[in-house]
Amino acid sequence: MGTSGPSTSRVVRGLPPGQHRRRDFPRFGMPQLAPPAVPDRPILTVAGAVEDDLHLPLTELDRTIPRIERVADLHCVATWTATGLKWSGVSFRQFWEQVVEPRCKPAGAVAIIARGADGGRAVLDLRDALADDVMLADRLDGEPLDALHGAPLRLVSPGQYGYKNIKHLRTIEVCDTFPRLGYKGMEHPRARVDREERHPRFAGPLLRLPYRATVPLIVWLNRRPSRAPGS
Ligand SMILES: Nc1nc2c(c(=O)[nH]1)N[C@H]1C(S)=C(S)[C@@H](COP(=O)(O)O)O[C@H]1N2
Ligand SMILES: [Mo]
Repeated sequence: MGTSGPSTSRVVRGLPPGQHRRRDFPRFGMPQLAPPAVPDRPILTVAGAVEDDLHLPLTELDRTIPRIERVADLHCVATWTATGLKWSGVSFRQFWEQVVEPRCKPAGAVAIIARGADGGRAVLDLRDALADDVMLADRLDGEPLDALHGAPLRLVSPGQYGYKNIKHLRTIEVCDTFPRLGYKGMEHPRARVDREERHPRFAGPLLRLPYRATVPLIVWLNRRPSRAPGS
């Protein structure tokens, strides 16, 4: 048995395999994609394999479904994790069941494509999108989402790598066949963090070091003044 008594033992919630904690929460992602300006009346569009498209003003998002708050970690595929982020918004599953299904009548949906106003895009298997903890979030740590982290709305899917957590969410495209994956061939269809599904072809552990090596450059590129909101 270990020698540590109650005075030295403490409960530390483990991080998923290959992740390490970052104390700050940098803007991260495709450096060529600047944060887009937020329109006066932002709208979320649901389109694709549906009978009726939906153009929902974000002010109506929490009118039909309850606002929830969840604390979650964000796990970037490049191995850093930001912990204890307090998101506020609505449950994606409630949005799907109480808004999308009745109003759009999706037929045979197997996946969605989340599209950000900056051109960012991710494919989510519907099974992952409908997990308990997936949210459409418009607030972070008690404040409206800022341009750095996805204003006015972002997808939050803590069980999947950061690259599925699309910022500046503008369109949800419903797909009745599994769509083409993106991120230059680096997007895994599921990207589940607990299974280390970092990449569609290479085993997750092999990519820890090479991905981690890119982090300082990507953080720096995302900080450039030309990345100011809307530029
Ligand atoms: N629209 C959009 N969403 C995006 C990205 C992006 O470039 N554009 N990058 C993704 C990646 S790789 C990560 S790790 C997270 C980072 O979120 P943050 O910038 O709030 O830290 O956003 C994800 N969502
Ligand atoms: Mo990422």
